Parts: sequence; structure tokens; C-alpha cells
Amino acid sequence: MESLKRVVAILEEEGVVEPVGPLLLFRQPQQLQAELDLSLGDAAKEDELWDCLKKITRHSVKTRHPGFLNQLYGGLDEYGLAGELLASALNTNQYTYEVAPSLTLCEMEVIKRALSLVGFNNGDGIFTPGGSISNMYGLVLARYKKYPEIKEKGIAGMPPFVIYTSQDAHYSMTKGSHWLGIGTDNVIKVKTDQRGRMLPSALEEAIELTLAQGKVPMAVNSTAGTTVLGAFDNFQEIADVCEKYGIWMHIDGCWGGSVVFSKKHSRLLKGIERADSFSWNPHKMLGAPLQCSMILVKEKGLLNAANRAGATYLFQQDKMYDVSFDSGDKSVQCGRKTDALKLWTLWKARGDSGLARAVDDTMHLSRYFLEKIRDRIGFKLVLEEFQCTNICFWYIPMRLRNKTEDQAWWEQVHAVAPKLKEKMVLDGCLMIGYQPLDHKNLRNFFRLVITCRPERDEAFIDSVIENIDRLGRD
Ligand code: ABU
Repeated sequence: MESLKRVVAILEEEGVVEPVGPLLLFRQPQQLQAELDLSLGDAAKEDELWDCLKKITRHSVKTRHPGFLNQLYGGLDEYGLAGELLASALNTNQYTYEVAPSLTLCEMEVIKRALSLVGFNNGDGIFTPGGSISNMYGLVLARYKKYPEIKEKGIAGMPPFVIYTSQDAHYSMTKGSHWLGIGTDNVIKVKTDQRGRMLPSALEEAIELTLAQGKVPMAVNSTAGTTVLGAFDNFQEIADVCEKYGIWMHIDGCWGGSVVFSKKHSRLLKGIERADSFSWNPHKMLGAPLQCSMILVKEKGLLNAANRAGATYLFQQDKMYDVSFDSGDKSVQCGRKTDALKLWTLWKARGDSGLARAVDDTMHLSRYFLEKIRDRIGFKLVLEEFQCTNICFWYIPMRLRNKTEDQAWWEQVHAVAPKLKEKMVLDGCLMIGYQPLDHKNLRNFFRLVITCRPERDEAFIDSVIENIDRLGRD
């Protein structure tokens, strides 16, 4: 309890609880290394330890600061934090009912409700250590469903498997293909339209090519909320293609899956119930503490069949309770954090309607920002409309305004975002991510992301625009 009190004191003193100061006191890595004595060896004196932890906190990014608009996560739901703290303090493992009785039931309830929102009526799911792993589960299940013997025999001697994902999709498919022995050459990046949505016709062409090459189409990964442009694929049309060719359909809903709560915006997810698996990260839009990710599967029993190893020291079949409540063999991990509790707590506190309101408000604010910068001098939109709460734009400083937009001009615009980002970070008022999109021939642009937490208002969004203008002055 003494430690907990000291942690709370640090959080208060260092502006984590009420993030009113700068969102970061930036130091270059060597400078920070010199300022923080992090060396390990002899036991530290108690005061030295706490002083060190205070400094670590001081030099951490205050992601609860409203100016943190940098990633697909940000802020922190206070109820989520309560669940996270409790889970950490309980310090147990999600794998068996034996060591996590009530937490097992929490995970089951959250998964049941999530399955019902996605429209998987007799499905299954588990929490995983993050979206990339959730997506990898999708690939493992796709392959197991087609060739269950792979579990015992391995992939030697099999024809090459091919995965289809979009040019705008998250890179986890590339990483997953390597880890699963599929190979990154066998990940086809299907062309997208201008807004970043996978083109179903291009998907079909790619599948035909795979078949002509004697390879095996394994899985299609479509996306609900792409990482940069926030695009939602057309799930109905992609499901038609998957059904036609008998290919597993996975949806990476890690970012945009949370719109499922909103009556107004859930139309973006039309057709998701036709997928075979779905990944969702409430630690993104909803502000659940990192990490909070799950894989949802349409077919009950498949997770267990694919991953089961039957360790007899852990999953004894003659236990004193119904062992179907042991979830551990559905997972590739052995030890598994009890991540469900933080989402259960957050969801229980806010209710479906509270979460719907949070999503709607966030969508509204992103539209407000979009309309505010649409015709504002110095701002140039990457797209006319955005489907999610990522709003992408270039900032055009005074010296580059009203000039011909030739290659030399774009070279200069490309250099603006990193420079302006540096100013934001050093000023401590804002953090907004930037990136190029090479496949769309787009030079560095900002991606401002609004999440449900902390709650922001229109006045704050106005101040963001003013701050960008102030820092972007030549
Ligand atoms: N896992 C994708 C998140 C990347 C981002 O926060 O921008």
C-alpha cells in the first residue's frame, strides 16, 4: 500500500493525473541517459529509487494530455485503469478457472458481448497481447481450417500459401507471414482506391493469378479502419469474393472496430458478420489501458482445436470443476494477462450507450476539425472526406503558399512535417504523427487522430489549429 500511495503521489506531482503542463519534456537519448541513472546492480536506497521513478515519469509522454493526437491510442479511461490496477494487483493468470475463477467469467462475458456485436452467433474468442498477434491468430486459423494436418506435419512439402491484404493495411500481415513460414513474398498487397479501401476487383484478379501459379489462396485480410487513412473496406464485396473462392476472411478491426457501438457509424462495418475472424483493440479508440486486444472467431471450437497442446500439469481433465471453463489451450501463449477485466470494468461502468456516445462524440470532433481546416489557409487536405477519426493534411507554411505545386514544391512540403513535429514536441503542446504514403505517391503529411479519451471539445480543437499555425509560422 505504501508503494501504491507513492505511485499516486508521483502521478499527481508529475502532471499525469491532471495533464496541464507540457505533454513531454523531450531530451535526446544520450542526454536522457545521463540525466536518469538507470544502472542496475546494488540495491538502491529507498529515496533514490523513488526519485528515479519520479524522473522516469517526468520524461514520459503524457498520453492523457489532450494534445496527444499522435497514435491510434491515447488518453485513458479511468474505469479501465481501475480494472487494470486491480488485475495487476491480483497478479494471476488467465489460463485456468482454477487460478482465475471470476476473471475467467469476466473474459467470457466480454467475449460473448463482443461476438454478439460483431454478429458471430456461435463463436469464440480470447484476449491476446495486441493487434498484430490477433491478426496472426486469424492467419493460423485460416491455415488450420484448410489443412488441419499442418499442426502435426508442418508445412514442408505443401504448395506455397498466399495471403491477400491491402496496400493500406497494417504491416502485421507481413510480419505474421514470416513467423508462420508463409513468407513475405506470398503476401499480396491488393490495390486500394483513392480513399484507401481494398478494390474487390483487384482482389479477385490477384486470386486468379495465384491459382494460375499453382499456389494456395489462404486468407484475405480486410481492414476496418486503416492505420493511416482510416479506411473501411467494403466487407460485403470482399465477402462475396472470399465465398466464391472458399477463402478465409479475416477483418483487422483493431482500430475501427469500436464504431460497432455507434448506431450512426456502425454502417461502416456492414457485412462484418460474414467474416471468419475479427480482431479488435479497445485500447485504441476507447481508451482502455494498453494492451487490450481480442480475436473473435465465427466457428466455435476452432481456436481450441488449432492451438490445443493439452499440457497435463495445467489442464488436467479430472479437476473439481467443469474444465471447459479453462481457456488456456485456446491460446498460443501459456501465461496470459487478465486483460479482460479492464474492458469489463470500463464497459460495465459506461454501458453500451456510454460507449456509443463516446464514439459519436469522437467522430463529431474529427468532422469538426476537418471542416475547420478544409478552407483554412495553410492547411491542405489529403482527402476530401475521411471514414474514421484520422484526419490527414499537409501544413503549408507562408513561404510555400500560392506557389506552383511542382515536384520542387512537394519536396519542400515533404520537409515541413518533421520540422513542425519537432517544434510541437519541443513546445510540449501537441504531438501529431506524420508519414508519407509511397504507394499513393503522397509526401509527408500529418495524421491527426482523435480517440474517445480524454474527452475534448470544439474549443480545444480550435486551439489545436491555432497551435499548428503558431508553430508553423516561417
Ligand atoms: N498498431 C497500429 C498502431 C499504429 C499507431 O498507433 O499509429
